[in-house]
Formats: sequence, C-alpha cells, structure tokens
Amino acid sequence: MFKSPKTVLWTIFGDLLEPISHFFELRGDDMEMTLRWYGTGFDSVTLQQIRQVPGVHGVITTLYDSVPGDAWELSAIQKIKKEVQDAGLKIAGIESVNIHDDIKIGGGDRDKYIENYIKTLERLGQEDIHMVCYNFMPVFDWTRSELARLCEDGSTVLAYNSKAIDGVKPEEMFASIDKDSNGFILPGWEPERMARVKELFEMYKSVDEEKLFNNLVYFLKAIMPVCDKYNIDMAIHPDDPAWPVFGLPRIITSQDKVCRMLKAVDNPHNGLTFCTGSYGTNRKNDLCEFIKAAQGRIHFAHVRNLKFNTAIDDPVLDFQESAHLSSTGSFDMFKIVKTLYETGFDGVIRPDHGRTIWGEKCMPGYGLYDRALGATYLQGLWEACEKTIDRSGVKLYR
Ligand code: CS2
Ligand code: MN
Repeated sequence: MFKSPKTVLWTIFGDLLEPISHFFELRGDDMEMTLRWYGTGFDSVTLQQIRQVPGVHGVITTLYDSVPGDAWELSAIQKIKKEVQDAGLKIAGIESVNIHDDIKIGGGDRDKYIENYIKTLERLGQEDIHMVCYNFMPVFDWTRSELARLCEDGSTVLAYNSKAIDGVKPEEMFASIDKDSNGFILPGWEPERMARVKELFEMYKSVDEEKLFNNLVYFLKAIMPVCDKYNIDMAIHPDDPAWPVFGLPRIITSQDKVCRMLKAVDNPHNGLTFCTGSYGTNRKNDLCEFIKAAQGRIHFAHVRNLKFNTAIDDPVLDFQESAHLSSTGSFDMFKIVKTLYETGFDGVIRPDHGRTIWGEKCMPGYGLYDRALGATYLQGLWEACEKTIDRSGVKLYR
C-alpha cells in the first residue's frame, strides 16, 4: 500500500483524531465522501441517518429557501453549520449558491447581484466553508422526461427520452416534473421560478452561447479575488443533459468548451463539479480523457452511472439512471474512479442521484438507501485504488 506521511499518521491515530478532524485538515490525502442534504424540513433524509453511512463524515448542503440573487445571512449559515456539527458531521461544501438570471443574461442589475454573491462567498469563507457548486444553465436546471421509470426489480429511476422531451412545450415541463415529484420541491424546479418560465424564455432570446460564455467569464473574474482571499473553490456543475435544450444555449457540456472556460479564468479556484452522469449523457464525451484534461481543477465529483437504452446512432436517445455499480449501467465506474485517483483528485465526492428502492418516500434521485449503497461502492473502488496504485509522485490537489 502506498501512503503519504499524512495518511500514515491518519491510519495510526485516526480514531483519536476523528473528533477534532472536522476542525482541522487532518484527514489523510483521501477524497472526502459526502452525501447531499437539503436541510431540515426539505429533505426526507435526516443527518442522523447520514451519520450512519460508513465513511461519510460530511454533507453538501444549501440554504434551500434562499432566492438566487440574495446575499446569504451570516446567521443563517451559522445556524445550519451548527445543526450539521451537532449531528457529528461537517459541511464539506455548498450545492448550490444559485446564480441570478441577470448575471447569466448580462442584464442591467448584474453587478448588484454579483456583489451579493461575493457577500455570500465572504460569509461562507468566514465560516470555514471552502467549496461552492453552482451551475450556469439558462431557465432549467437538469431535464428529464420521467422521474419514476419502473425498472425490472421494482425500483424507480429518473429517465430521459428525447422523443418525449421534443414533444413537450417548455411551459409544460414544470407540470410534468411536478406531478412526479412525490410532493417535494425539486432543486432547479422551484414553483416561483417556473411561474416565470415564459418571461425567462423571452429574456434569454438575445443570449447565444458566446454571450453566455462571456457572461460566465465576467462573473468568474469578478468573484476570483474573494475566492483567493478565503480559499474558496468554485465548482461549476455541467449542463444536464449535456446539449442545448428547448433552443436555450448550454455551454458546460464538453471537454473543449470546459477547457476554454478554465483557461479564460486561469485560477485554480475556478474549477469543476465533475458530474459523470451529466457529462456522460453525451456519448461523445470521453469521461476519463476529460478528467485528465481537467487535472487539478476538479473540486467536486458527482459519480454515478447511466444506462443507455438506444444505440449510439439511433435518432431517439433514451437513457435512465441506474444503480452506481458498473454492472448495472453503461459506464466503467472503476475506470472513472481510478482516473480520478491517478490524476491526484483528493477533493469532495458524492454519489449522485440514486434509484428509489425499498419503498422509500423521498425526493426522486435523493433517497437515502441507494445513495448509501453508492457511497459504499465508491469507497470500495477508491480503496482498491489506494491499495494497488502508487500515486506518491502525483501532485495532489490540496
Ligand atoms: C443535479 C443538479 O447533481 C445534481 O443533482 O441534478 O440539480 C445540480 O445540483 C445543480 O445543477 C448544481 O447547481
Ligand atoms: Mn450532478
């Protein structure tokens, strides 16, 4: 087994150091396994349950009732931080601090909203939170045609069928998502936002890919000083699916486009959420080559599997989310984890959407059970890497 001195220390004294490890960078040079948690009152999963998932010491959370554009109150950040710590966990990062549409569009009020975003980052930094996931998708966050497709084993999963999506009007998309959501408000599909769908489409009319890209660069350049000051890693989430939908531009979709973005603001704090299930929707993306190309800039990894049901040249694209295991989907999950490992990734990682299993009543994709299985599986793959691959010469991220 090949281990750095820090990891060796952790291996010997881990039990003793564990209670204070949340307050110092004491863990080994490992990745940090987490679960996403939406907050009390929003999530069906409790912190106490998450605490019992082996190897999970942190959560990824947000102020779920915050509105894009508002500066987060320090007291609200402190409150959720305390709640998480009282449950024996730590906040490993935020997903998401959402971006106001004026910033994406380049509207008249963008500087005001960027100022607010900077205030939020400052306060997160003051509270020792150093990773922020966000996305730059116009109007819709992720898009699926079904939230509960029935699988052979009786579980249900999120699915995408291009024919079904092509037949839906954007303004009907919300109703179709809402009816399947088990009564939960899904991230990116908040009713206030969806009430304005037509207006939003109007606003984005003059925004093409190039304009959206320039607006992203403008935003990133403005926030880098505060990220430098507080050591905050910004981790942009890919567009899901990774191509334009409903005629709206999408720019975080492929290796070329993402590398251009990383170069345009060439600061290590300008980095990625590498979401395999989002980039992987586009079968032209070679996930492992992409990870190598983004080496050093992947601050957050969402690692999940997809199962394609149509051939690569079929005009109809149909895929569904699967369990995390390679054997249940189309991706080679070991190769993905191994590539992350070999390229020095030691950031925050989480299983992504899971299946709904064992009769759980939960937000589609965000039940406890299948994500816990995913977290355990991913840690198994990671351990196999640690025990067989020498990365002593590899520059780790942090
Ligand atoms: C996605 C997104 O990873 C995911 O679960 O479905 O909702 C993601 O959280 C956002 O795009 C990040 O801002
Ligand atoms: Mn994701």
